[in-house]
Amino acid sequence: MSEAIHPVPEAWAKNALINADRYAELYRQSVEDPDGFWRQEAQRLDWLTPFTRVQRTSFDEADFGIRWFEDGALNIAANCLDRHLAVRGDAIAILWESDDPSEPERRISYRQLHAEVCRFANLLKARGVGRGDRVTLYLPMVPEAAVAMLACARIGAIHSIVFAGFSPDALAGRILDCGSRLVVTADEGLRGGRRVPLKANVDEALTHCRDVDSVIVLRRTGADVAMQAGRDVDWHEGVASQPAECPPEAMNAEDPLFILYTSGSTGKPKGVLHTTGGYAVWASMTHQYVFDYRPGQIFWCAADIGWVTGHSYVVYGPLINGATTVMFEGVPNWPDPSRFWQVVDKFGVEIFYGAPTALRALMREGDHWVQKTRRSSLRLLGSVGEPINPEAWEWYHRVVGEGRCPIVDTWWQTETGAAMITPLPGATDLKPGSASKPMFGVAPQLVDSEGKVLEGATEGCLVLTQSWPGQMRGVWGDPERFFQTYFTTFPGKYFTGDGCRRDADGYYWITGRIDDVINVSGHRMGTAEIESALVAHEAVAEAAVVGMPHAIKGQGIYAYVTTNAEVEPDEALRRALVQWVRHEIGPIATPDVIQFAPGLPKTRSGKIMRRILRKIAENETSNLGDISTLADPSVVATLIADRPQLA
Ligand code: 6R9
Repeated sequence: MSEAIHPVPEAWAKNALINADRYAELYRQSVEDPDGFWRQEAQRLDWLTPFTRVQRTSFDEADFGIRWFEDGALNIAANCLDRHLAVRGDAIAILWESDDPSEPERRISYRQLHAEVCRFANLLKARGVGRGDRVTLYLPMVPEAAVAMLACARIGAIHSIVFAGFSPDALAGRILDCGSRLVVTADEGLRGGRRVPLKANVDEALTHCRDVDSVIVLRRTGADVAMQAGRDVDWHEGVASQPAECPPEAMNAEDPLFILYTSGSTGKPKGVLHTTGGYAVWASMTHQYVFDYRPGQIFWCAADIGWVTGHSYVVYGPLINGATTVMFEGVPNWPDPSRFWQVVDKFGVEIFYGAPTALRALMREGDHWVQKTRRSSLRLLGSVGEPINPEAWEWYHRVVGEGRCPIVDTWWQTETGAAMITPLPGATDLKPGSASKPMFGVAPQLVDSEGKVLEGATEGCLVLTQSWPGQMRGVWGDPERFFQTYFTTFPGKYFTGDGCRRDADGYYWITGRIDDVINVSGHRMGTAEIESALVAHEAVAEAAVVGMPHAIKGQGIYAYVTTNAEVEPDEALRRALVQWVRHEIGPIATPDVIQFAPGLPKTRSGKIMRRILRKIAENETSNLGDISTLADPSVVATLIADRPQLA
């Protein structure tokens, strides 16, 4: 890994909300006196009934439980909307950019958003939805998606968002699992110039879901879609007769807020459950400190609301903080690879938060796509979703941010609600590829496979020893699975599933999922480390590394490599890459196989599906499992056809 250090720029150290001294002081307080710390932080919300008890949490089997602010009551939608009306009612809450660059943007003020949410909440009530009921949202990235989320929260219903790229089968499974009776969708979605038949997908899914009695359909493209009398309601017709006032329900802090299914990389997807009070504090606090957010700034998180990043940093965190949040319907490379930066210029975006996979794809297209835009408004950049390799980090920093913008590489999970290990731009010297230091209240520990605590500079399994307010509270419909999955591997600790290195400066470097660790001749190697070495080569755009059975070493290293557009992969390059990795990491990391791959199998959120790559590497291609949730399932056949014949 690169050991370059980018110190906190002077102006940031001077002006940021949190500088290095303040970070040290607050962090110490947050782990030594968590109740005092969180009692104070929770004041950022408007409580209907103030809490008296901060937390009652235990990761031990005997008294297992996670409860925060448990005797307090609040409404998160009121915290996102109502309380802003007096001070910033006419400020822009949502700034929306269409997939189609010729379609005008939409600017929705806090006052307008409040009225829309109330109307839609009243429509939900009119269809029989109330406290505790589940509502499935299957929507494109349009402001109405945020309206629907906030309307559920306003009346105490639990939303379950299913990413609008999932198949009808995947949608049906998620509707059935949580028992939704109402689904909100659109006629069609629009992504990269292509239409996605959302309503038709819902119709197909509902042939398996007999309990759904209402479907609310937003007109997005105006396509002619089938409407089933009695069941299907046109969004705008439905809300037209509804009043623009709807009193927010007083929710207990521990009442469920949403369910979000994690992508099924192992087994059946889990319905991760988050509750109200702790999540609201956590999303709001991290949004403010990690992004050094000040009211009035234009904030853009480029994630889809179908993922947790979209929940916490497109909708809840920014709106609780009264931000202007950008919502983008499209994709980074359509109509051309400068779209992201065009949108940055159009809206004057100051903070941009995106995924390494998108950055690597754009980097591969060449710097001129970035350089033709100004980006003078940008002051801070963020990264999330997977380890960012130092190459991509440096490119993001040098080309996109022109060396001026700190990068916050935020490590977290659907399960953790919001950012957990991350630099703070005014406090943390940056090391490209390291998520750096724990957020307030986060107590990371590295343990070996037997659970022995490892001290100092070391590498091991990343666990968390203390609860934090935004922690998931359960697996929907399967309470046992929550405890089993996260708290039994290392009793008394939350196991993240990630491997991690800690350096001599106490910086954390996520090395990838533990199930992606390769054990070569007894040496544990993070796949991310080898991938990072490969992508550091000038010919390589992207790489994915998995283990393969090896008679002598136990496991060998199988690398899938996508070259840059102008490079023709050949035998000479293959040999050069093997030498390169040996040089970058050491002979132990010598790839046994390098397969050139025109594309890698990715989920729609951009995560590489290693399960599939592992099977191809093992030559076990008869049973690849469900590949319908891939962004492009056709890459799998190509990979199988191109697999080198091994001795
Ligand atoms: C927010 C989100 C969680 C898994 C997590 C880890 C990987 C996320 C990362 C990162 C290294 C980062 N991950 N952010 N790895 N550096 N900055 O992505 O949630 O979809 O649940 O994924 O993603 O492996 O365990 P989710």
